[in-house]
Amino acid sequence: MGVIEIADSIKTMKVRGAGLIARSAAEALKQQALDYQGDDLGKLRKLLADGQRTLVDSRPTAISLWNAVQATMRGTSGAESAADLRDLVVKNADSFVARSSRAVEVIGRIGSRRIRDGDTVLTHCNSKAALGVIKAAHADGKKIKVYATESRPWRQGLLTVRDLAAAGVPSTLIIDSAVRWIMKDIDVVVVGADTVCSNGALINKVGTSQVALAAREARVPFIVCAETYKFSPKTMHGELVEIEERDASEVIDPKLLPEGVGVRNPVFDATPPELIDSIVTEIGLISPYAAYEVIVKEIGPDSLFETED
Ligand code: RUB
Repeated sequence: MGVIEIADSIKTMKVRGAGLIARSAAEALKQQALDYQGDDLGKLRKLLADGQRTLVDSRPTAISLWNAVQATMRGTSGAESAADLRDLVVKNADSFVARSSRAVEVIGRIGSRRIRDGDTVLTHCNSKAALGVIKAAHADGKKIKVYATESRPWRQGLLTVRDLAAAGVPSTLIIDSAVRWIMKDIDVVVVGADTVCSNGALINKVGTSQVALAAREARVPFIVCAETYKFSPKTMHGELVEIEERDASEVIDPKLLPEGVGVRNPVFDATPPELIDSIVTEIGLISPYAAYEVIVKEIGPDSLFETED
């Protein structure tokens, strides 16, 4: 698929989840480079610049999308011909996609060690990284049970229980507002990430911060699974993460509402670092307070000067 189709699929949530969004963006830029068969370097640069903008604008919250685009374009300013540029974009995109898929596997292995035999796990929304951890614990032979939140309004919880059922992991679906009630039965909470800020705050599916509050109240560990490209260099510049608000019709048919009643549909929220026990990344399990160092070491100090657009 090309840039326009991928951007549209991201916008309409046919492609969703921060990791998949990132991999799809890298693939879209690769396809755009391959589709241009000419030898005009300037023209290919312009096509790719437009493509990057279209992709980055498709969903505003997950930094994985921006980091994927940056990784795919890394070093391309030095390309001396359209062929060089094309080769570099293809190489960068392939290596980003491979690294991203490997990261999910490694996170699964590391995170699964934090789940004990007999544990009951709670997860929110639908995160490939979090499910990787849960499925790895199950594959290790641990007898675990999972509660999955419905995650209104899109009900990504259904995807989660389907995935768990296919893997043979016993799971139970609950409505979002049952989280505090069920917490007495939970041993560990495992969630994914759209963005990890330089101060260690987590941006993830709306409701995550309520889950974290309920977990803290019940002294249940709250573990975040995040590939390092979900850490945000932009937040080091003091930028706030934009929380996407989607159309009210995703929440309720507007025809059902009395005149003058509003509806808001924020789809992510921020969980402060003090509610997070640890973040599982592909470079190891870290404290949320180590987020700054992860950004400098893994995404690179250069990115700090490339965040102007
Ligand atoms: C998905 C969501 C997921 C993260 C991480 O929100 O909040 O927890 O994106 O997912 P949406 P993954 O459905 O609105 O995209 O671990 O798969 O990257």
